[in-house]
Amino acid sequence: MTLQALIFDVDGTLADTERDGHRPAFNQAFSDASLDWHWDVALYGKLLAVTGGKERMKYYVEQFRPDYQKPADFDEMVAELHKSKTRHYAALAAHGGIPIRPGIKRLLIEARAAGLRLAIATTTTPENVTVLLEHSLGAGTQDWFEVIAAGDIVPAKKPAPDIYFYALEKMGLQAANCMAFEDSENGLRASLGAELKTLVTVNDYTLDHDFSGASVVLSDLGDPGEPNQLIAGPDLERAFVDVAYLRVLHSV
Ligand code: XBP
Ligand code: MG
Repeated sequence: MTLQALIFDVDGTLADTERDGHRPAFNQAFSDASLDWHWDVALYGKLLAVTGGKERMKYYVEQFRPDYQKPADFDEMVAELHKSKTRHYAALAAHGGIPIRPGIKRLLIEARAAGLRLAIATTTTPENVTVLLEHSLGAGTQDWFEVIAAGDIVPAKKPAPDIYFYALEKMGLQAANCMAFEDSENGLRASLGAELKTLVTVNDYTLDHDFSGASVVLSDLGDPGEPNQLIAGPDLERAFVDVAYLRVLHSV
């Protein structure tokens, strides 16, 4: 089975969006709505157990705020808070406040030149993806991805594999011809559930996650002169991830 396409998660994989992107955007939305909800860095790490912003707010109230009296229109209120959070996130990302992770742009450019097809599979809201790509990866880069599968497009978010099934179906490709890129246990469960070989790059929030089943676990993709660290998996004796590396990893 030859490698034909790469499918990328966004949050934590293309960029470290959670701590300094989504988290402050949630907090801003809470304070705009005069709620005494505040998610510090450590609490947010616990809340990341649940993917999806609306789902995460409900989980917070259920697990951490037994004192909070939910209004009758709680679902609507969460939806409004989420719209506000999305506006704050977009404003932050539009100022280029969320840098792309090491090696990502280099690998995407090389993959395109090598004829590999590209897609995105994420639980985040579609606007968040486009604004991040435009302002952090570069103008016009959203066109590099033939499918951007995002947000509520499938009802069951990661760790359900549905978003990957959706992307594969849109591309008309078999999982065996693709490789997924993830940063978290929930993401990995989703990609493995779709039978995709998966390369994991960790971040501060996901260092301790269970990545069993991943093809390889790395600190980051690395760059020439800025080698990455192998955390688990085969040592292919390369200091950074390029297309040649991916072809070997995919064939193992
Ligand atoms: C990403 C997420 C997202 C973001 C928030 O998970 O969990 O929910 O935190 O995005 P993954 P929204 O990287 O596994 O796709 O607020 O737009 O839902
Ligand atoms: Mg992720």
